[in-house]
Amino acid sequence: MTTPTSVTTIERFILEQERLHPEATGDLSNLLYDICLAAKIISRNVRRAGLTDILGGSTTVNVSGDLQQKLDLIANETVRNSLQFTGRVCVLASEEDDEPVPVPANVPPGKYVVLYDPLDGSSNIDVNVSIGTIFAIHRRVTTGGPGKLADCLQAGTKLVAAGYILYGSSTMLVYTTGNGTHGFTLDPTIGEFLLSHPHIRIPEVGKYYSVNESNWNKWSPTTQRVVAAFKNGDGPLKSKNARYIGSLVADIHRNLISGGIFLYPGDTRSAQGKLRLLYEGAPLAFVVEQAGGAATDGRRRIMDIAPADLHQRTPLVIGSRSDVEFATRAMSGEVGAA
Ligand code: AFP
Repeated sequence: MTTPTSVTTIERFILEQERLHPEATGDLSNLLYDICLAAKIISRNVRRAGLTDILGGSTTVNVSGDLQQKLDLIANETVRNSLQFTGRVCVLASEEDDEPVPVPANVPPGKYVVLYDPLDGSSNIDVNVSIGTIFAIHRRVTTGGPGKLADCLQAGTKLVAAGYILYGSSTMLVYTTGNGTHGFTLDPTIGEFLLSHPHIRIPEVGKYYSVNESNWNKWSPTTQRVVAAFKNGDGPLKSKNARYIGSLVADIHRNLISGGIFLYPGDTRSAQGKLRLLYEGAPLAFVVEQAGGAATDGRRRIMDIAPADLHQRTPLVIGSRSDVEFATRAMSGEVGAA
């Protein structure tokens, strides 16, 4: 419990969680602190972005075809440099890098693998809208030497931990190790993440639907019927209010707290939609499922999808359980949505 003289720092919380696992070596706990450090550095840079010369697009384009902006590059390196020298990680894979990045040759490879999207929602940077970092932690599956691609290509069911950092009106870190989803708010006056949202539970039915409706004409008739059902109501399904920021972490966080469904379906431009399975879909699915929600690609549970490619995309239907089940039933053709 938080009182003026007793706060639960993320360090205390992680240590308390670690004690539930007597076999734990402390490596995962320390890796989570390393991520907290990266989060604080990125948060500081985001907060100063309008004051320092780090806004605006750089000239490079990342492997997924997005324009990389300066802050993306800084965030990418910040996460890498916070994690790669500690001996806890064997390989890192970032949404911004073409290939996995093994730890340097002079660092002993650790037993964990980290995949991350250093700064998601980059088109929002210049206009001062919330952005986020997403991370996913797996146990290494190969043996000997530096970590490899195979260590990165693991299904969500194998995740050891996952979470996100939201740089919003305050900076929040939300994560799960499979024992519920917990949220921490950065107190900038003491530089610590403090437990502010223990055991987050997403409402069973959401009040919001979040989708880029400008893609309507590119969707299949089924997707159109599903979105129309959320918009207009359908039998027992009540109509919902629309909220769409276009910054995945912010859209997911709002729906996690207030209840809602986020959809990024496939369309005529890309059958697999826009979002990446390993850096966005799987870690966010773990967080949302641990809060009582659900996540599918319209047919399959996101966590069950075995990745074939580091940067593979997936349609994403995620949020309040009842709403995701409704959309998934309709999209997989079991029932009509309207
Ligand atoms: P940007 O990084 O290009 O802003 O894309 C953000 C994002 O990957 C994700 O955060 C959003 O949910 C989604 O794309 C928004 O995509 P649309 O602009 O197509 O709606």
